[in-house]
Amino acid sequence: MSNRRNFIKKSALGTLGVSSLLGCDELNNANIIKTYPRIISTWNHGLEANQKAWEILKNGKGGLSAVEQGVMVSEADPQIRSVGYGGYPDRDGIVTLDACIMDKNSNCGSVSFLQNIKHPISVARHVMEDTPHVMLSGKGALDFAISKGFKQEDLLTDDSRKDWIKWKENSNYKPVINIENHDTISMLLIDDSGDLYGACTTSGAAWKMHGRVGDSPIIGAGLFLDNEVGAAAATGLGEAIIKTSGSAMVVELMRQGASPLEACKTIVKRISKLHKSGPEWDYLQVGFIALNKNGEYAGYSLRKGFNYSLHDEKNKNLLIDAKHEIG
Ligand code: SD4
Repeated sequence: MSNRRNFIKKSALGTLGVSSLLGCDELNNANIIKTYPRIISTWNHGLEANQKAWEILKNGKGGLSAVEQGVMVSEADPQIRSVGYGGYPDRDGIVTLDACIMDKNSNCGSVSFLQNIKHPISVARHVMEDTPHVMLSGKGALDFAISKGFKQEDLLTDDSRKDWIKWKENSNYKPVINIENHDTISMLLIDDSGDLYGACTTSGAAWKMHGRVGDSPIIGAGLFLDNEVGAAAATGLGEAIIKTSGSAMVVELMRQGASPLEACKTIVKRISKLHKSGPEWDYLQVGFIALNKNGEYAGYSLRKGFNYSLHDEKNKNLLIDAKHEIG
């Protein structure tokens, strides 16, 4: 029955034609077929994460497991210096992790300031499924993870320790745009039925103050979705994203009829206006990705250099340079 419904839905989309479903900017890329299932993720490490998520989805494990296991690829990779194992530590040399996950029914779970657990996204899922809460933080999150069978491990790799020691020579908190500080993985997925899922996980801003929590575990800031409308997620300077409730606002703009690109652009402009005269302006970077209920998608950032990864039936492992506000 549900297969038949999907077939009808897809056939209907087919007869509507691509143009009626897409924002103008996306239409310019004639190679991209707009449909679902579809997965988008921030940055180029999203390629591998998307690949994994796609496999899980195709194996019938569901969208929630797909986004969870997708971003776990990045969490486990020591070369990715801003997510999970191998992530840059805070200024005290301690790796602290933030993550959240959300499903089509607006169920969500989150952990913040979590230490010594390689896969915070899975702990966030347990918070969502096994507790009456949305967010657990710090020691409480760690105790909960241990109670669920997670093993404690040292997440600070030799490479990250060396970089931290080098950073301490000057202790200058001025993140290098697109390199040092902006590689959170946020993943958005629309499945065969048009249902939405999202996940976001990070070690946060490098050299942050001990105890600092960014946007990534905050539902509405680092990630948000409404299954009737669409989904959005963020990367970049968390403080700026939190101040605008960035991802929730992108979704609300889509609810009012904005395309994913228009919605991301509006919020980036808002952030730009708020921070233009602040001391953080010269290192500020924020980027959003958005995916709406039709499978239309976009990415947009304040500065050049943000890219995102797309995976669907036609486009396996496509890396897209996001449009941006300023050079
Ligand atoms: C944070 N938004 O903690 C995160 C950092 C980030 O890629 O995006 N890194 O502020």
